[in-house]
Amino acid sequence: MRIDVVSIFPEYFGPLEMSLLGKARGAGILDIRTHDLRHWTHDRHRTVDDTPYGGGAGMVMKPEPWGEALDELASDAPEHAPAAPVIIFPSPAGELFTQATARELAREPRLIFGCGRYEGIDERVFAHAATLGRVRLISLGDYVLNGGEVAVMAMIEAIGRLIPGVVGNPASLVEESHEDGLLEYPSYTKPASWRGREVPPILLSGNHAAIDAWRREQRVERTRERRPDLLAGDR
Ligand code: 6GU
Repeated sequence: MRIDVVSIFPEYFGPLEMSLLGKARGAGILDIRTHDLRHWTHDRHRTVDDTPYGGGAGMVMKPEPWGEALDELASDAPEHAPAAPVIIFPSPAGELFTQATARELAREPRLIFGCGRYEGIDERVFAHAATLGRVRLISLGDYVLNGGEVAVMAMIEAIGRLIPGVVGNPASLVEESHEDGLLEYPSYTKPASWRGREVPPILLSGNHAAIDAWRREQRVERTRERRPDLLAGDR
């Protein structure tokens, strides 16, 4: 998968060189390229923002650098992925990012992320982007971050680990929170007794059918307690 990220803080994405995603990049499974939006400015101050029409607090990202950046990156289609890219703008005003979103996007050969800052990006950029690819505005949740960078880091990690070959043991992907709409069951390791706290005896029983049933109950119970919205099918 090829992923391009445009940001005024490309250094934010340094940690993508670590851990499983870093290894996947080294192995050629993931081709992640970060770009400084200011590369597509032409004035001495490399200006990317301006005051909002209609007034109001804060600054808005100018359309011109975004237009040039997206034109260039969208036209740079890799041979293995000639189709139009999915162009994602992280935004607290977007659709909610879920495990289902991650699964969908993990099947795409090519993603472009555009990280906004300030009060957002000039709205016309989204319409222009829609002429270059399939545009999605995506939010991590109902709270506000200062910019899209941290959100894009989270999305790339959630998407990247679903790409075949990134996570060593694919079985570890299926028994997780959110993969089937329930939270994960509790895990324990040695010692069996620790500071007076015991591992649930059923896990030491060797009865795998009973263990499976117990884990299932735990998942439902936890989900009811912590995330009743998931059981109600609200999301
Ligand atoms: Cl994707 N961006 C920003 N700036 N804030 C957010 C968000 C995204 N998701 C939740 N809050």
